[in-house]
Formats: sequence, C-alpha cells, structure tokens
Amino acid sequence: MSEILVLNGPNLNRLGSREPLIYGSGTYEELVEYCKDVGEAVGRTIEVRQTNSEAEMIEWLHEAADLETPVVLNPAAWGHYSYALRDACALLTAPLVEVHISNIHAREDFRHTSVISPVARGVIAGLGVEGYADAIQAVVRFVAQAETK
Ligand code: CA2
Repeated sequence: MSEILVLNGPNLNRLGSREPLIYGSGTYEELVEYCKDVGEAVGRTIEVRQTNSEAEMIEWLHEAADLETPVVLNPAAWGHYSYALRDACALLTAPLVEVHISNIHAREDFRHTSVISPVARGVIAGLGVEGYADAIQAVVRFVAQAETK
C-alpha cells in the first residue's frame, strides 16, 4: 500500500470560518497539511480531497474501489442520509474508516444516524481533527494485518 485517500464531504472546505467550539479553529488547508504530515510519519502518501458535489465524491469512491485504495472518509452531512454514498462505500475493497470531527451522537437527532458506519471498518467521532490521524493510523494497521494473512 502506498497511498491513502482522505475524502471530505460538503462544507468542510469552510473549516475555520465558524463554529470553532464544535470543529476547532483550524482551516481546511491546515487539515490537509496535518494529514500529509501524519502520512509522512507512517510512511504513506496521503491524498486529501474535498468536494461539495455528491457525484464527484461517488466517482472518487469508484476510483478507490478500482485501485483498491484505502479510504478515510468524512462524509459530512451526506453521511446522515445518502444511500448513494453508502452504496459507493460498500464497493470499496480496501479498508474504509469513517471520521467525524465532532461527536455526532451528542448533537442534533438527525446527526445521530450514519448510513456509512455499517459499511465502514471503523468509525471515529468527536476527537477533533486529530481523529484523522487516528483514522489514518488505523487504516495502515488494517492493511498491514490483511497483508500478513
Ligand atoms: O463532525 C463532522 O466532521 C461532521 O461530519 C461535519 C459536518 C456535519 O454536517 C456532520 O454532521 C458532522 C459539517 C461540515 C461543515 O463544517 C464546517 C465547519 C466549520 C465551518 C464551516 C463548515
């Protein structure tokens, strides 16, 4: 495994612009740098992408399925209701870890459900942007485990 895709859903490109108590004050650009630094530390190339287009996200998931690329996904609000995104995630062949910056279970009722979680290998919520580091490390571990089998 050389590459891990870190995919981010709608509005995450606006991180740092509001709601710092929920999402922290770091910007999306800082999140990208953070993920790349974590990748360097674990010896993996990290490609970080963000889109506000559900179709584009689904295309990226298809690409990851075809190339057997492991994925860290913050589906943002799509995670609460998009069966199309869930179906695309279910096509993945390498490990998928879902991450949410905030603790979705401690927020509004509509955020308590994730339609992605049942098809993810693991789920991280409420650990802030550091949750991305945990998710990347978990993906590396899952892939290493699979390779020793
Ligand atoms: O906690 C998370 O990471 C979420 O996936 C973030 C989504 C939200 O809809 C999910 O329920 C939980 C929201 C992304 C928008 O993030 C912004 C943060 C600050 C300023 C602007 C957008």
